[in-house]
Amino acid sequence: MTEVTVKRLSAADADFDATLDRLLAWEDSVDHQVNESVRHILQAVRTRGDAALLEFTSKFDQVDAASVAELEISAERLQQALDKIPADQREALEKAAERIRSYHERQNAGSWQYEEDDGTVLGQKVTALDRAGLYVPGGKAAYPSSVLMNAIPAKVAGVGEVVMVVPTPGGTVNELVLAAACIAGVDRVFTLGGAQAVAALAYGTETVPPVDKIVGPGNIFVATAKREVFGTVGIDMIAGPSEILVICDGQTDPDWIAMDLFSQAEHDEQAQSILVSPDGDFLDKVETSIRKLLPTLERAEIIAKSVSDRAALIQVEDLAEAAKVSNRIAPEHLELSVADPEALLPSIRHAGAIFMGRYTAEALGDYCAGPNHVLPTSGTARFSSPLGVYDFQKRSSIIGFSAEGADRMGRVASVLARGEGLTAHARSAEYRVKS
Ligand code: HSO
Ligand code: ZN
Repeated sequence: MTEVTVKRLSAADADFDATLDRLLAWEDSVDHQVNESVRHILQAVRTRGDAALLEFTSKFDQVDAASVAELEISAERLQQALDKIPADQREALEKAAERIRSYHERQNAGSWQYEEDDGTVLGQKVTALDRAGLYVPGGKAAYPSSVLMNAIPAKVAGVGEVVMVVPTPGGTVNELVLAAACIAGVDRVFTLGGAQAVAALAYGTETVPPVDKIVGPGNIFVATAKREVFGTVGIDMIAGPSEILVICDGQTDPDWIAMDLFSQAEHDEQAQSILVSPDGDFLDKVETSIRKLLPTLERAEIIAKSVSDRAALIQVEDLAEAAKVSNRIAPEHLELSVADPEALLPSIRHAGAIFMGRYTAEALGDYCAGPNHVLPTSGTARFSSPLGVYDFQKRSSIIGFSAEGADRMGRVASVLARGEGLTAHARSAEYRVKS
């Protein structure tokens, strides 16, 4: 029998704020040994390219190849993977991809321009990145759904080439991951992983093309490498452990809520699941469901640790207070398991994704609703957003003065430039001013 403890908190307790702070804290441990070894790997790949990649791949993944070209997976091989996975898997991946694509197409903000009375034109031009790199973890955290969630927005954004890297420890390839890459339209795939793969994408080697931005989750080596190469390339967020917060009015089946909490807890031992409700009896019922359902799950050990260490059932006065607690946490996923989620929505300010109503399990959003499942964690929803098309695009300002406009604004620029003591600026503007 798997042991589990379930913390109970009340927002009315005098020390609630401090208790909540302790609950939310998790150590993003800075390991100097990891830092050092990552720096060494980055430097080696940067200076010795393919040769270093082959050495590290042999050392860390036990894959011996004569050339990096041998580590590239061909488009035909991706298609083969798609053709040989079970039909229900293929259909589900294709359905999910279609929905993710159509959702993200709506994010495609176009360029714009406007013209002033004197003919001056101002605007913003949106362009996609030339090339994006997608890191896909190997082993147990290799999620085909994440391949879709990262690659599809890039393609919708118009990225010229999406290059995926995925480690294959011991040479084991995940067919579902390859099939997902095929569906998402990933252009090139290399069976590389770790800091060496990040280095290859950031700096390029004889065989791996350098990209402009690297996205996708990874272990501590990958996360550290991404931090290090930031500046040479763009990176997405560095994700912390997964989180879910459920606000429930007490009227949803407690088994459903317990399983929703588990759905995040099963990701990893550091994942966080929190339930907030004004109904104390309901919290009791969910706790009963937790104990009843836990032993029925394959990942019971991981869930038990995650729940015991990081979960909490929090009693609040009413739904308004629930929203306050939630805003303070700024969870990655927020379920509004209440009769009227629309009525509660205006009071929700910080959350990566908001799941409306009793039927909207987070799991649906993780796979096939359409919105992205790469979301801000660890309270960063206060200032950041889901991964989207906008992460693969950048904007250029457009400025076009007519002669009349240059005359008018040249005078203003000249005054400001002289104020800053920048005479060349002033004279450059003044040349365009009618005398
Ligand atoms: N819940 C994860 C995404 C995921 N779930 C992938 C299942 N597969 C992001 O927080
Ligand atoms: Zn999930």
